[in-house]
Amino acid sequence: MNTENINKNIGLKKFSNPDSQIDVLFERLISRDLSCLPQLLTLVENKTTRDNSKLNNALASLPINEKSLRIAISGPPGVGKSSLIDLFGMNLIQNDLKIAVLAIDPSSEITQGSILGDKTRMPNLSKSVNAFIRPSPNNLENGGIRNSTYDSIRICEVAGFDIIIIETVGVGQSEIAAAQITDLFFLMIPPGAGDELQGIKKGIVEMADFIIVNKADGDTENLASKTASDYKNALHYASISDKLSAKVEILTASTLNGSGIDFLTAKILEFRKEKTFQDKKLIKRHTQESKRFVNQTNELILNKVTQKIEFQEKFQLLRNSIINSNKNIYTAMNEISTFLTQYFNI
Ligand SMILES: Nc1nc2c(ncn2[C@@H]2O[C@H](COP(=O)(O)OP(=O)(O)OP(=O)(O)O)[C@@H](O)[C@H]2O)c(=O)[nH]1
Ligand SMILES: [Mg+2]
Repeated sequence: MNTENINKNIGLKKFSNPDSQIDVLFERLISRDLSCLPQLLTLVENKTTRDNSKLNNALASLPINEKSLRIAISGPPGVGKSSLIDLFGMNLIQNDLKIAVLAIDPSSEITQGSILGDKTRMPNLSKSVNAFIRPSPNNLENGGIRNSTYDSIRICEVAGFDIIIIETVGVGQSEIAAAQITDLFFLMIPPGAGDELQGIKKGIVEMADFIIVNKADGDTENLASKTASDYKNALHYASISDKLSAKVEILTASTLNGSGIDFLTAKILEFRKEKTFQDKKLIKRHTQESKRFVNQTNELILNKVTQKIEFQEKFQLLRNSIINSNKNIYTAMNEISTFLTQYFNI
C-alpha cells in the first residue's frame, strides 16, 4: 500500500520503550508503516496474551481522527453485504477516500478464520491500494463484535483510513454491538419476507440510518420495490432522535446493476461536508464511549471477583447445596451476599 498520502494531519508521537513489541508496533503505526496492521490488529484481538494496561496506554496515546466515518453494515447471511461494500467502497475511493473493512466472518467460528472468503467477495477492494480488508475472528461474544473491534477501528483511523466499515452478519446481538461502535448503521434486507422471516430482531430495524433492500434486479426487482415501500410505510413515525441522519433512508439497490450505490456514496460525501452532522457525530461517539466504560467496568468487576479462589469455593458450595436441595435460592443468595460484603469490605 502507498503510505505517502495517508493522513498527513495525524501527529507523530514516540514511545519511551522501543524494545517491547507493543511500543514498536505502535511506533510503526504512527509513522504510517501499514505493514504493521495485521500484527497490531491480532495483538488487540488477542485478549489472552494482551498486556492490558500497556496496550490501553498505547491506545490512549493515539491521535483522534475526528474526520473519519464509521459505518456498520449488517443483514442476514447472503443478502449481499460484501458485494455492496465492494462497489460502495470503490466509489468512495474514486472520491479520494481510503477504506478499511473489518469483516466479522461468520464461518470463522468453525474454521478459525476463513480469511480468503471475504477477500474474494470483495474482488475490487482487495486489489485496491487504498483499501484494507480485515476478516476478524468471530467468537461468540456479541455475535463477533468485541471490545477489540473498537480498538481495531481506532487503529485503522490512525493508519489514515477515512471510512471504516464493519460488516456483520445478522445473528442477534451483532447488529446492536456494531451500532454501538459506529456512527451510521446500514441494514440490508433481501426482497420479500418481513423481519421475522429474515430473522431480523425486533428493534434492529428502528436502529438503522439506511435500510437497503438489495437484489433489486431481474425477477426480484419489483418485489424489492414493494419491500422498500412496505418499510417506508411501517417506519413512517419511527423516532430518529439518537441518529445522526435527519431521516431514515430506505432504498433499493443491486450489486449486479449498481443501482442505489451512487445514492449511498453521495449521501456519505454530503455527510462529510455537513458541520451539523460532524458535530453530532462527535457527541454520539462520546456517549458511546461512556456506555462502553460502564460495560467494561462491569466486566472488570465481575472478572476480579470471580477470579478469587475463596469466592469460587463459596460459590460452588452454595451451588451444589441448591442442586442437592440442601438450600433454597433465597438462603444461598443471602449467604453469597454476606460473603461478598465481608470479603471485599463493601
Ligand atoms: N441478484 C443479486 N445477487 C446478489 C446481489 N448482491 C449479492 N448477490 C449474490 O448474493 C450472494 C451473497 O453475496 P455476498 O455479497 O457474499 O453476501 P453477504 O451478505 O456478504 O454474505 P455473508 O457475508 O455470507 O453473510 C452472492 O452469490 C452474490 O453474487 C444483488 O444485488 N443481486
Ligand atoms: Mg460477506
